[in-house]
Amino acid sequence: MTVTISHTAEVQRFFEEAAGFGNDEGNPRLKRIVQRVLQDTARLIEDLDVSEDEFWHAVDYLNRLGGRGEAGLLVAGLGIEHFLDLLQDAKDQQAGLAGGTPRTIEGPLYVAGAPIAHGEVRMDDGSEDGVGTLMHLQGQVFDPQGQPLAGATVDLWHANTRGTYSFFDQSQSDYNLRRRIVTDAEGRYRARSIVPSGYGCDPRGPTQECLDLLGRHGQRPAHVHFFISAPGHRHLTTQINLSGDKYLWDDFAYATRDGLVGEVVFVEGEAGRHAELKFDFQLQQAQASADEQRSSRPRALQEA
Ligand code: MBD
Ligand code: FE
Repeated sequence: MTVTISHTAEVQRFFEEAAGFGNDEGNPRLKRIVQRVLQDTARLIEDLDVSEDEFWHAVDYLNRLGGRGEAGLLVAGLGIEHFLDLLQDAKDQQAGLAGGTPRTIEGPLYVAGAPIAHGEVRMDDGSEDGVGTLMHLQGQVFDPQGQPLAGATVDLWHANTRGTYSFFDQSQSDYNLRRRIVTDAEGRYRARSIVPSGYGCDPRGPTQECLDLLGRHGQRPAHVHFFISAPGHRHLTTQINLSGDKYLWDDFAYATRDGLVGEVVFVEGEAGRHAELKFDFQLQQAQASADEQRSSRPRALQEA
């Protein structure tokens, strides 16, 4: 015999009270969302017959997840961040907005305020000389008509040979493998860097703990992240995921998409082996000035 009470007017009124519906203070939008979370949680507890042990383990899990700063990692790993891309794609299609380089998730490891260069820059600090493979990464940014966009900002970041990111990996120098490059008169950007390795979740962290219970790995293919922006154009958040990686189409964060695979070419030169990666981007027109900016998602070292 199953007992359910979450649908009753009494319980619904109780959660409306808990969500602040009975007062005129606070934030109405947040109240609406909290009321829904409470009501849906109650329903889930009933429908799946969640035990008290299961419930309190989940509460403890959230404490540990936040304590380790992994909430953004978990939402990527559970595919919610990718879902937001799918939803935006569907809204764009509905609105008749099409064309340009596909978007894909930002992930939790951006740091604002990277050094700015014009045309070209070296991204690595030399600490992995002799360990990493030299990589020449370059391409052009185009407008919707296929004309090169001069003065676009290419804000890019990637992992080192161990798959870790500066700032979050405190053993790396500040802004290692993070730069902003302003495109030249031909819309071109050029970076000298090192071939990144794929990221793996901390095997002892709460995200991997959840993934283990789902029977899943926590690995990403090697990739390079991009924010691309230019006046009058729609901000683009995307990534290049590198060809030949074992996890290219088995990404725990579901970021690899058609049109976002970068073909890495390894070249044997006189100075040894290096990699070449060419990737062009095309932006959409901005419909409103807010479209030119990235989301206001809280990020490390957020600029004022
Ligand atoms: C990453 O490097 C990343 O890009 C994502 C999406 C999640 C975790 C680590
Ligand atoms: Fe990443």
